[in-house]
Amino acid sequence: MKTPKSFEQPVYVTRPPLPDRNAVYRKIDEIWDSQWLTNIGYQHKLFESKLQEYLAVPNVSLFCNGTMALQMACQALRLSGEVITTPFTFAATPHVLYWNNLKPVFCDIEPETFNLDPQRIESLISPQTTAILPVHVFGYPCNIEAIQEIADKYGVRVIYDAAHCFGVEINGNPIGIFGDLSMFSFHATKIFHTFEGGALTFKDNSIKERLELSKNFGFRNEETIVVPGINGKMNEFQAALGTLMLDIIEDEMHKRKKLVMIYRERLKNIAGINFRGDIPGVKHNYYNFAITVDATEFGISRDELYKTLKKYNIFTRKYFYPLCSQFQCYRNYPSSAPENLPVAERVSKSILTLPLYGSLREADIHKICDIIATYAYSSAYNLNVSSICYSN
Ligand code: T4K
Repeated sequence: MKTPKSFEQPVYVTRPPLPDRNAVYRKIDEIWDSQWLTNIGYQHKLFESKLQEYLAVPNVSLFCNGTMALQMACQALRLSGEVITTPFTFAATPHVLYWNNLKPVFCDIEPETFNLDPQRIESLISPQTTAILPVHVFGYPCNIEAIQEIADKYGVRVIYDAAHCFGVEINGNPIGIFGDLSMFSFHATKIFHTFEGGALTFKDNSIKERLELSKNFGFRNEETIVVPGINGKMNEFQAALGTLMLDIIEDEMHKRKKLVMIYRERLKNIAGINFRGDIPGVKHNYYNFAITVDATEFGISRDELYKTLKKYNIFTRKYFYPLCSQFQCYRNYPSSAPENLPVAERVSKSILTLPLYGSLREADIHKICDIIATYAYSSAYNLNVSSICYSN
């Protein structure tokens, strides 16, 4: 096989979709004219109501970022003690627990979805457990029914980290209606973003007032401060951007879906490269495209593939490696012992997220796959990897 050349420009793991520049300028004009920049102004109210409609949820509360939203979710439910969560997630998930004086208890994941394994949750429940914090990893929904059954049996709350899950549906039900609350991240790296930002969705109307107070220093009015709140507000620019992003999100998901189909087709016959397909009944958002690399079958390890692709100017990411349970601040917890988390340990050591975003060209995906295929081929013939790498 002819060895592909390096990309001239770096190809990143993701790039943010952006609304039409002139539409953004018009929004900026509106904000400038109003001189209202933050503190739950017109743009905030507009975005919140449009988002509620798009996500088809009874309640939405906006925040300055997803981490703050998750912090506030824990506060709103008055959690204490221990919270069962996954080690296969971004650092924010357990860190939020730590900042709420809660102890993360790490539970292993399912090999198929990379999500919290319901069969492993029950044995971790203790008298101190007050909640379960599962993550819908890479936009693939958790086993919601099984998790809710356990939560109901033990009287604990469920907060979903739905940071990756914007627009996902299960059998026509929006992902944001499950559990007590769900958190969405609108960080620049997410399929739907407001530069930075986040939201909570929930069914219980009484939570809304608590959240509104908590994110605005606890102010009920100018002279009445009812809770020790914090500053978690989304500003007017973020909100205006959110409104514009709603116009392009479906198109972005559609573009990513087409690219994912090419990846799947091109990689399906490469031994040692595995990936997840669609789940029947789920409307996926195609947030990212993650593969696992079986070094024995493929020929080179995940780490070697990561380094090799970098030489071609392709910047993949090892989401999520290392596991959160291996962070210095958590690794001494009993639940962090690698023997308790065999699936998460294995997945974390073999996972690699390949570039995916709407503005990536189909030809780019083919080229990335050509490069990966070269290495499967080269390993079979025992060629020298570094000599192939530089042969452009
Ligand atoms: N829960 C979960 C499960 C999460 O994944 C996250 C965030 C959270 C909670 C917390 O939500 P937020 O508080 O962030 O709203 C990124 C993001 O910073 C983080 O938001 C995200 N998860 C995580 C998965 O990824 P990094 O350190 O990998 O990002 P960075 O800066 O290396 O960016 C990755 C690539 O994206 C770059 O190589 C190029 C591209 N990029 C990035 C930025 C920031 C752009 O093209 N433009 C940009 O502006 O953490």
